[in-house]
Amino acid sequence: GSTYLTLFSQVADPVTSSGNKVTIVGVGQVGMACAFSILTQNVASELVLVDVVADKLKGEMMDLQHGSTFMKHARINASTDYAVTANSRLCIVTAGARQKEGESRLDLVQRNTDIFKGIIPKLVEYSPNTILLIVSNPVDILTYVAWKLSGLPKNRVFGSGTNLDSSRLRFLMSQRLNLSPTSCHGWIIGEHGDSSVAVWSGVNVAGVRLRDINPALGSVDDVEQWEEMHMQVVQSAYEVIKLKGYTSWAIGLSVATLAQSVLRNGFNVHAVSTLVNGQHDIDKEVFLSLPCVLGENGVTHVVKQPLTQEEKEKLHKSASLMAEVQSKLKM
Ligand code: 6V0
Repeated sequence: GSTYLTLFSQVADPVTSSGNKVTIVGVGQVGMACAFSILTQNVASELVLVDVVADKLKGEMMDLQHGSTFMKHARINASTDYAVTANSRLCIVTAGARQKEGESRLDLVQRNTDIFKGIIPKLVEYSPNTILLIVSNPVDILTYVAWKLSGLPKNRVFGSGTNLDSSRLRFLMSQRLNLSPTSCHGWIIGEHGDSSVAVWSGVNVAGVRLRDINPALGSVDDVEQWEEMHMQVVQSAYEVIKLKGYTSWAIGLSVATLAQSVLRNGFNVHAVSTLVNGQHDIDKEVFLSLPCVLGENGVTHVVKQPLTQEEKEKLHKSASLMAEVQSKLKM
């Protein structure tokens, strides 16, 4: 007989799906950084990659597969055909054009909306109960587009949003205070982009609000100029793109953390892009980042952060900007 039949005596049929399957659409710099973080942190036991460029897709798949003996539970597959994505618990979308030097995120909007029309309905067709995590830019608008195209309930569609911006702020804070970034607490909410809002009123170390020490923190009267740090956060992507052409590692790590909260039903709080209609008196159907509880059912709660009048006004301005861009979209 064949080696295969001689080696085994079969007891039962194996289960073919792990129930912990993640699809990543787009195997560019960002998609592969997400894939690598998810695999090396054992977030998913089954990973599927999809792209339109078949050779690159196969090359990336093979390259990861060849490392699978150095990872735990990594089943890696790829195809240009969406059938391979069937029954994914989480689909991460990183496909599309990225900013060129000097281009804003909003400049990409119609190009990437058109790309989404070919992606989102197919993902939902093969995984009707999936959760969609949108990463492509402009992420807040494209999360809205994905929500509309998918027909999924709002809790099952969210964007990577300002989880990354908040991490950038915490890193800069950590440098100024000479602490670990995980001990520096601060949130950036609103648009992942030029109009994001730093919630200075809540920035703290061990529950000690820095505003109680420096009441002007983050304002124009602040002699320590903390708002500079927020400006640096806003400029970060532009700076990294200028230096290396794209951003990848930080967004990959950020997305792996979000994926973990979903797949492990973590109830962790992250700043992600969610439908904000009704939050902080926003009356527009737009997606912006707020601190959200993430689990197996996606976004289950939004944390009601007490915002100052100024912070609220800035958030409303972002919402108006998003609504204006959305009104011009050809869906
Ligand atoms: P990239 O390296 O050019 O990769 C894009 C990939 O998408 C390529 O492999 C394309 O072949 C693929 N693609 C294009 N059209 C389709 C399609 N219809 N179906 C499937 N795949 C397709 O870009 P990069 O990976 O650097 O960036 C991807 C997106 O992520 C861009 O929109 C970025 O602006 C965005 N980012 C979002 C961030 C965030 O914080 N949300 C951070 C960084 C980048």
